[in-house]
Amino acid sequence: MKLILAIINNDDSAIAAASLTEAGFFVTKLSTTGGFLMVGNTTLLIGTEDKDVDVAIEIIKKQCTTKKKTVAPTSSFGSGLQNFSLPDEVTVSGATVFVLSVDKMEKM
Ligand code: 2BA
Repeated sequence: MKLILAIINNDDSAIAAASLTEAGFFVTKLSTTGGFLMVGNTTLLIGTEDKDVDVAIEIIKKQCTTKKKTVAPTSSFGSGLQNFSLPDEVTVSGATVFVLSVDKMEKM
């Protein structure tokens, strides 16, 4: 079994979660914040069988698009504190996906 962790921009998260659910995946939606832009994004947790991982990734790929985002002066607190010059704009991927192996899953 695998756990897919998909970090998605908020604009695409609802349709991505709905499409995954419609395809039979079990999905948990977490409100998260990117460490660089310091703006909200969404992390989907999807526990699934190994054979279905690619299907889930294809659905995410279809629903999530690359976007250009303006970098606010308050972005990236760490770099800001060091007076690091930030770009005016960054390209944010449709989704950043991690696939983790799961030793055990139980529902009680
Ligand atoms: P943020 O950390 O807010 O990053 C937003 C975008 O800013 C990134 O898009 C990238 O284009 C740029 N960026 C991020 N860190 C940077 C840095 N140290 N220097 C220069 N530019 C930087 P994506 O790479 O598509 O990432 C979108 C969101 O996915 C990220 O939001 C973060 O929440 C997550 N993410 C991406 N890669 C990750 C990783 N390796 N580990 C954990 N989270 C990750």
